[in-house]
Amino acid sequence: MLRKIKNGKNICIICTNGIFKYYKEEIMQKTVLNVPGISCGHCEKAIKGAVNGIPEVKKVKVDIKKKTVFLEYDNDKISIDKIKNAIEDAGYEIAD
Ligand SMILES: [Cu+2]
Repeated sequence: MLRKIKNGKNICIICTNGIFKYYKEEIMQKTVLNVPGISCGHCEKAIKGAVNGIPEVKKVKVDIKKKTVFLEYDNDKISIDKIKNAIEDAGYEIAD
């Protein structure tokens, strides 16, 4: 089964797991949210805890200095609003 990936290459996503993994990475949406309330390691833990409960989120990184949350998620299966809601439910406002 051939699928086009970002750089225009056609690859088979069934016959090799390695390439399949690469393909999955290509389609993950990457987003950075500004969360001004982040101030310490507890905030990092709280946000990671809230977001890690969402299976469609593949990666979450919290930068305490920049007060940002980096997310990698499957935007075919979940909208960013749901992830934002989880962070807000943990007590953090998101600035845009
Ligand atoms: Cu804190």
